[in-house]
Amino acid sequence: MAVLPILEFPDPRLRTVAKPVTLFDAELKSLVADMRETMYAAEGIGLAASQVDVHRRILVIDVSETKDSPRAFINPTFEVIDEELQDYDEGCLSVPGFYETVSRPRRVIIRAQDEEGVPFELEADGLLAICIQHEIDHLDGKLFVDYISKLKRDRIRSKLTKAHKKSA
Ligand code: QAP
Ligand code: CO
Repeated sequence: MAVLPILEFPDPRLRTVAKPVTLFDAELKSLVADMRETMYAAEGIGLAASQVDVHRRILVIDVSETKDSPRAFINPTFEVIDEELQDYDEGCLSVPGFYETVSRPRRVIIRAQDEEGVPFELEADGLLAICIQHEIDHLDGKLFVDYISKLKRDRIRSKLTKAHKKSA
């Protein structure tokens, strides 16, 4: 297992649209294990493969308090079942140190496959509903900063770019 490097905004690779997983093999399981380890090491609640520069439709999420309930979602989609929006101060491992309020539909049905390729369905609200929408955005090349004002986004871009230059 390995902790993988996480791409940070405004890295253009985060804009890549991920392709579906078709092969449920040992390599997929090993990537999912590395993504779980990376998410826990970074103290995140969700991580998309796009964030570790693998452009396949794979997510790991653990919204549990005790950090002992990791779930893998392969080829995930969601259907909105309650149009009512909920606001949440979102962060992202690819936008470290910044949090902004985003509104998203509060209830969704998630459809995905597990690591073995077995399809499952899950109704979600609260943090899991927010997290799955945030992570599926990553697979489509979108980031939470796309929902805030250009002024705020440009400020974040400038601060992170300066931080990247210092640590390079
Ligand atoms: C996405 O985000 C998310 O800035 C997952 O310094 C966020 O795990 C889903 C993190 C909010 C639902 C609600 C961010 C860790 C983790 C940081 C994360 C940081 C350290 C973000
Ligand atoms: Co994110």
